[in-house]
Amino acid sequence: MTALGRPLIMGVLNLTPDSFSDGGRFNTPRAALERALEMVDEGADWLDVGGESTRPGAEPVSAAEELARILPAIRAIRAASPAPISIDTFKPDVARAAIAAGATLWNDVTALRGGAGSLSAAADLAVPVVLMHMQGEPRTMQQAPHYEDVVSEVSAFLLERAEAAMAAGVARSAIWLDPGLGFGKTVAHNLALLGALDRLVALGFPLLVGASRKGFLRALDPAAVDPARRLGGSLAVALAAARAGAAMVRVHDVRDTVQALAVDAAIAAAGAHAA
Ligand code: HH2
Repeated sequence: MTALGRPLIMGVLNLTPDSFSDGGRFNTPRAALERALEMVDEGADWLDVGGESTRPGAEPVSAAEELARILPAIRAIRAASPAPISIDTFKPDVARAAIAAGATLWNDVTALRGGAGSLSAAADLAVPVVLMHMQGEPRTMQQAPHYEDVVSEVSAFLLERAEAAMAAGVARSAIWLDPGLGFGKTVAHNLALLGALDRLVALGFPLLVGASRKGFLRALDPAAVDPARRLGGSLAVALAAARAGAAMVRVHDVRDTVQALAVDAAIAAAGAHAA
C-alpha cells in the first residue's frame, strides 16, 4: 500500500515480437510511444519497458538486439513525458544503457543473478531494483517446478538476494521484492503465494506483484485461451495484492486496474470510517 491508499500501477510495455500477451504490437518506437502515453493517461505510475520475452519457452536474445528494441522507445518516451520508466532486463549492460537513456528503476527477473556484473551494476546505478524469484530459467522453467514449501522457499530466496544486493552496496531503501508468479511455478504454487502475500510483505521491502494475463489464470478459467480475455482474473489478483499490502502491481490493462483498485480502496476507507 502507498500514500495513494492503493498499490502503484506499473504498465507493461513489451517491445518484443514474441511476448505472450502483447508481443509484436508495440515494436516500433512510434507504436511504443503511443502506448506509453496511453497508459500514462490511463493512470500508470510506472512504464515497464522490456525488450526480451521471459515467457515459458522463450529463446534468449542478444544484448545488442535488446538494446536496439528498447533504447529508441525509452528516448522517445523520455522526450515526450516525465513518466517514470523501468527497464525489464536481466542483463547489466542493458540496464546501464537504459538508465543512461532515462529509465530510473531496474526490474530484474533474475534478482541480479543474470550476469557476472549484475550486483555491482545495481550498486553503481543507485536506482531502485526489483528482485524477482524464478525457479530455473525461462526456456525450461515450467517443465517440472518443485518446492517442499513454496512460500517459505520464495521468502528465503528473496531475503538472500536482498542481503546479497546490500552486501554489494545497494541501499536497503532501493530494494523491491517480487514472488515471480508464473516463473517456475505450477498453478498451485502461484495460488499458495497469492494466499500468503502478507508473509512476503512482512519481509519488510516493498512488494511488486505481476499476474496480469498469465497462463495460470487460464487454468482457473479454461475458456480464457486468449491472454486478453484474462482481465477478470488479473483484476482479482490485483485486488488480492492490494489487500495484502503490495506496493505495486504490474499490469497490461491499466485503466481497468486503476478503477478496480480505486473502488476497493474506497470500500476499505468506508469500512474503516464505519468501524
Ligand atoms: N512478468 C513478466 C515479465 N517481467 N517482471 C516482474 N518484476 N514481475 C513479473 O511478474 C514479470 C516481470 C512476464 O510478463 P510479460 O512481460 O507480459 O510477458 P513476456 O515475458 O512474454 O514479455
